[in-house]
Order: sequence, then structure tokens, then C-alpha cells
Amino acid sequence: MESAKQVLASQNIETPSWAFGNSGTRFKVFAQQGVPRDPFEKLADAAQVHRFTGTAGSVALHIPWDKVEDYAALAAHAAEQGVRIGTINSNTFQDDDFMLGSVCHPDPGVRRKATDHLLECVDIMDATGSADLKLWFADGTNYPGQDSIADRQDRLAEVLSEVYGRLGEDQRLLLEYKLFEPSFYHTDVPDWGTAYAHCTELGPKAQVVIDTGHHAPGTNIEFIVAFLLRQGRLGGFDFNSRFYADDDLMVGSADPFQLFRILHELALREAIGPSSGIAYMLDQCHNIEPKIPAVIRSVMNVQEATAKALLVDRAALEAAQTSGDVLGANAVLMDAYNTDVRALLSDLRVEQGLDPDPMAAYAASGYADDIKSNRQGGQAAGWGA
Ligand code: PSV
Ligand code: MN
Ligand code: MN
Repeated sequence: MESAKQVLASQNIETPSWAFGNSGTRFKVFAQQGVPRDPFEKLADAAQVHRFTGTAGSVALHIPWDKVEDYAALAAHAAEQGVRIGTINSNTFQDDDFMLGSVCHPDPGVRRKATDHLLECVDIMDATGSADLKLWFADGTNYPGQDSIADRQDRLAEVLSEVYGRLGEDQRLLLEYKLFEPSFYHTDVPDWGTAYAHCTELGPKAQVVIDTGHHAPGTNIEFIVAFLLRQGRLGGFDFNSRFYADDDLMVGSADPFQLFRILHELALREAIGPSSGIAYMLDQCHNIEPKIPAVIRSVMNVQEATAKALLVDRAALEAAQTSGDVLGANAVLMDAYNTDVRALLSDLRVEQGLDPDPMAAYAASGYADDIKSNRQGGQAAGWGA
């Protein structure tokens, strides 16, 4: 029990700056009162999540959504708020030039533009002290014959290798895959196998990111976790929930059992704390729910799944597995999953000097009222505004 608490106390869940801005779908972005007007205010909101959970100490930025003049000043502001800047996410999908792709585009001029953006992101990492560059490419085609799938792989490899060469000693390139959308015929990095192959070609500082919303329905994500962990190529997660496609709902809301199964694979390999080198990030959009409480809830959902995974009786599991006791092994796992860990987490929070109930404590803090009255004209998170 004590060691589960120690691991939980050391866990860091990175929040995305864009979760705090207005978001929606291509049908409508609903503006909420009090949302941040700039990246500084996004960091202030993210700091509230950390203040009440004690486990959300870093914040991912998305460039250019979080473009500022002085990134060192932004990092200093984060520190003043009690958080730090984490992963830098690139954006090669919102410029008109990228209609037919970015790093895989047939025109070398467009590829140069995309590459320069990625290199600029590494400059930003240098200024913020960030260790991870997260790359997700919207590249792909909509129609058979539109472009050469194989040539696009070559172009991708060439750009990745240039960016990899620019990384500092302690910096990593995290490559995210996604099955489809916005491209509907083929995507250039559609799955973990493609991402893994490119990372292997690049070198040890290139690792794969699993966004839980980026798979075909029914995909066994925990298998991917186990495989990449074994290969030393699991760089991090973009956690969220989905019912249909890339829904970006609160993690653990659609399928808490899947989240538990993923964390079980990680717990088995002692890969939850910061020394694991795995970046545990959220990638979510809160279209209809209030944003800060939604992120607090998400962090708590990850903590609950983690606690359950840490409670798995590994000796009993191994004994059942070795003796071929199918039902016994499954029962060990289900016992842990069915344990109510909320009291354990409340106790841990009290030991950390936090309120045992982060949702209630945030609601009582008055922060939501403050931002509603003090901020007018909040920013869209980045898409569809
Ligand atoms: C793409 O769907 C993605 O998951 C990538 O991580 C982007 O950077 C992010 O969404 C933006 O939310
Ligand atoms: Mn993502
Ligand atoms: Mn996504």
C-alpha cells in the first residue's frame, strides 16, 4: 500500500495549454466566460489544476497557438505559478500551404517551410528548458493516386532526420501516429508500427507517442504499450477518451477499464514515475464542460486508474499465470480494478497537504468567479474559431 502511494506521489500528469481555451467542433465553438486570453493565462489556469491535485506540474504548449515574444519570460511565469513548461507540440496543419501535406508535401519549398517550423520548435525548447518535441503530422491523401505513398515516406524520413540532428543532448523527438483525419484515404504516420520504424531509423532520442484516441475501434492499446515498452521506444501518452474516433473527451470517461489495462502494463514494468522517462500527457478539448474542473477530473481519473494498477497482486497474478489458472489470473486483475481507491487517494492528498477533494476545493476557491469577472474575450484554443 505504501509503495503504491509513493509511486502515486511521484506521478506527473502533463496538462495541455489548449484544454483551457475555447474549443468545439467544425460545427460550433462555444465561447465560455473567463477563458484565457493569452498563453500566460493558460499557464495560470493549468497551475490551478496542479494546486488542487499536486500531480500536474507541467504544461504542454502548442506552437503557434502559444506563440509569445519571449519564451524565457513565459517559462519564468510558469515557475512563478508553480508549474513548468513541458512538451512543445508542433503545428504543421493550419497553414494554407499545407493543404497537400507538410513534411511529405511534393513541393520541396513547402517541406522546407514545415521543417523550419519544427526547428523553430526546438529553439523554443531551448528557451523554455523543455525536453520533448512532439510531432504529429496531418499529412496524407484523400484519393488513391493523389501522390506516391512510398515517396512520401522518403520525404518524411528526410525531414525527421534533419530535425533529429538539431536536438540537444537531453532532448527527445516524440512521434505521434493517427489512423485517419484530416486525411481520409491514407495517412503518412497512421500507426505505431510506422512511427516505431521511423524512430528506430532515427536513433535512441526518437520515441513513439500513443494518443489513446488515434486507433481503429477495438484496437488493443495495451498490447502496443507492452510492445513499445519492451523495445524502449515508448516516449509518452496523449490521454483522452473516445466513443467513436478522435473525440478528445476526458480520459477515463468513456472506458476506465481500458485506462486501467494500459496502466497495468506500465505498472508491471515500473514505468509510472518520472524516472521511467515516459511523458504522461493529456490531449483533450472541453467543448461543453467547464475547462479547469474538467482537467482536474481527468487528472483524478488517471490517478485512480494508476492506483488500481498499482494494487494488482503481482505475485498472485504470476502464480496464476504460471500454473495456467486462466480464471484465477483474470480474477486477480479484476479484484484490483474493482477496488475503490478514492479513500487511498484522499489520504495521499492530505499527506501532501492538499484538500482530499480537488473538485470541491477548486469550486470553493472562487477562482472560477475571478476569471469570469476579470477576463473578457477569451481565446479560442486553436481550431475552428
Ligand atoms: C491530432 O489529432 C492531435 O492528437 C495532435 O496531438 C495534435 O497536436 C493535437 O491533436 C491537438 O489537439
Ligand atoms: Mn494527440
Ligand atoms: Mn488527436
